[in-house]
Amino acid sequence: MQRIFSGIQPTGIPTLGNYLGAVRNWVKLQDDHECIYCAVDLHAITQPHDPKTLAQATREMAAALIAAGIDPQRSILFHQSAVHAHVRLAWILECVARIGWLNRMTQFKDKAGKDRENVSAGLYTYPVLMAADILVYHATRVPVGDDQRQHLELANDIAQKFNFDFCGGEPFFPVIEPLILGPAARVMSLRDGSKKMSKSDPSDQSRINLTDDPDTIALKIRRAKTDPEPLPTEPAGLESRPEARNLVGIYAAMEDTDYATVLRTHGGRGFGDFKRALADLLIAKLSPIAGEMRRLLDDTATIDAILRDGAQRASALAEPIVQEAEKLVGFLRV
Ligand code: AQP
Repeated sequence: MQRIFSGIQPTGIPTLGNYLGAVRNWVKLQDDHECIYCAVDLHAITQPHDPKTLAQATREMAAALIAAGIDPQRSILFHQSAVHAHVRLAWILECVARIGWLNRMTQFKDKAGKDRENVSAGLYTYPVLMAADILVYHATRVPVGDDQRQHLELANDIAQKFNFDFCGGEPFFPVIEPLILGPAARVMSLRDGSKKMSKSDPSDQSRINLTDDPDTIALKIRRAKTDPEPLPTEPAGLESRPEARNLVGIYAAMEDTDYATVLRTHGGRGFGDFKRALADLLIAKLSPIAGEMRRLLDDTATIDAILRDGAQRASALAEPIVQEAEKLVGFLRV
């Protein structure tokens, strides 16, 4: 069985983007992979955060993942700060990664915006910690949304350089394969089809949160930006119509089908009917997850016990690998 690793930042309630781009695939992969899933709270502090709410946000993320179908018996579910091997390996890899490689990361440019001199150094080295998260388990497959593709290419570059510098080219770290799955690997904002849907977007109207109630989902979809043309009958007609493409992609992903099938049913009609059908579909699929999440959050002791157990199981896998990496770079062992 191949080993999977993936993580999600506890920076808010997961969105429909997180769900379709990542979490839903994590659930399916449990059937035929050894899976390690992580609430990456170390990543969450790379941008300004409220220390009073981070712990609860981490619990909420764990509850959301379990409610969406992650089974903590079959998979390892834990929070990153509880397994110190991640930061030990991250430091070694920071000394392997080249500044020029990090300068090319588009997510840093997007998140730092115009104020690049004033963001944290952690935001800049974020992709190196992400490489360590994966490599510290020798995971070979990483299910992520399309926005993470460049970070995984960087992780492979870092792994290859480590292997070359310290192992004579032997593959101590394996090659990582990104798993970018489905028609909604990049879900866009409901207000702007050129921006990805994000937990931390200042506008709540830009996203569907997994905890949104049916009325809120219906309202957000009704208000979602569209254009005045009816839906096309063929996928080619979605070219240069980013908002229409986004809504059709969400529909296709939720129905486990493709753009062409959705357009065979809904093409040629206005957005009014289609938006109603999409809202009904989202409400039917997401409401049970929101209900289960609320139920789990009534018992935080159980969530904490699940995370503690996950951290122990994760440490048992990571510790020998980080120790070997420390030996390979030559640290004194006494
Ligand atoms: N809009 C999206 N469409 C598809 N996949 C997405 N992912 C995030 N947004 C979309 C995928 O969700 C996983 C977890 O992401 P993350 O929380 O670690 O970081 P992120 O990519 O920065 O997600 P957000 O929601 O935009 O968080 P904030 O607002 O805190 O920065 C990843 O696999 C990601 O690809």
